[in-house]
Amino acid sequence: MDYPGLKTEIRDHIGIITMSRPQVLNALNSEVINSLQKALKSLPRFPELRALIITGEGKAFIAGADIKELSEMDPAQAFNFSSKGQQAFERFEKLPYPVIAAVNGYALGGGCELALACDIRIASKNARFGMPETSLGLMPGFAGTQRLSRIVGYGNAIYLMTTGKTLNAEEALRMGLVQEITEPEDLLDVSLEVAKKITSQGKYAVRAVKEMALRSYQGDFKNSTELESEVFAGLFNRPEADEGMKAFIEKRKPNW
Ligand code: CO8
Repeated sequence: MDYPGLKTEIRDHIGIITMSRPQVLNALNSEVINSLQKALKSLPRFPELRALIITGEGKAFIAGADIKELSEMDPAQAFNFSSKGQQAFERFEKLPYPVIAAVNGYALGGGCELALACDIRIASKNARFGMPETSLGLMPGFAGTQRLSRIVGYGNAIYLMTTGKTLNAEEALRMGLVQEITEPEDLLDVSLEVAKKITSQGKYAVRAVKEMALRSYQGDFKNSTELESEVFAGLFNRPEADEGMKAFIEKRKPNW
């Protein structure tokens, strides 16, 4: 079934969600976040599913939140958008089976955050990862401030979030951000192979492992993500964020 901005299909026991707004490198706007919510809410109707893959159409996985839409938000709308995104992404973690991000190109900002909300990340050789929000006068707002350091450690996380550095696939592998790298044309097949391996294991054993591993990983996740939305929204009270987003839209460097 298709939703605005994304397509879904089921192959055997494996669901595939493909982000599909290639004209803006699959940037996440409110409509796409709603679509993701709807698609994820529909999954219990398919009890045969044992793994899920999420990927992007075209040259990007997801190049972040939609900066044009963000640039028109006030702090209350930014808070709302951040919370909605957090809730949608959290649904991936709540699924009773593993979710694989098949990262085919840019996974920046909110796109990297979505990949972080998946259980496993497989990258094509041309994937690029980064958290460039501070270059816009913003910060990650879809729980990336919490997930990144849990996955790559505090030093790597603060380095990526404060410099906005973009990593290639090899660098992401070395940092532990991705688990495997493939040739671009093999990405979906390799991801399906990993998913099939998972579906060949004991269903309840996989479910139990995911539940317990998440418990150790999450800690006081809930309180921290609520605070993240507030701090994110607070940045919308500053001229810095206005200038940062305007500069991106006008294709120039910010003047701050
Ligand atoms: N939002 C909106 N439009 C975008 C985005 C985006 N994030 N990324 C790309 N686009 C658009 C471009 O504006 C362009 O549109 P047009 O053809 O109309 O000019 C089209 O996609 C193609 O992009 P480029 O021409 O820029 O393609 P390049 O190959 O030259 O560059 C890049 C690719 C490097 C990925 C470049 O597009 C880029 O830097 N994009 C922005 C990356 C970024 O900063 N992402 C972070 C966004 S902020 C964020 O994600 C916050 C998350 C927390 C949200 C919390 C909610 C409150």
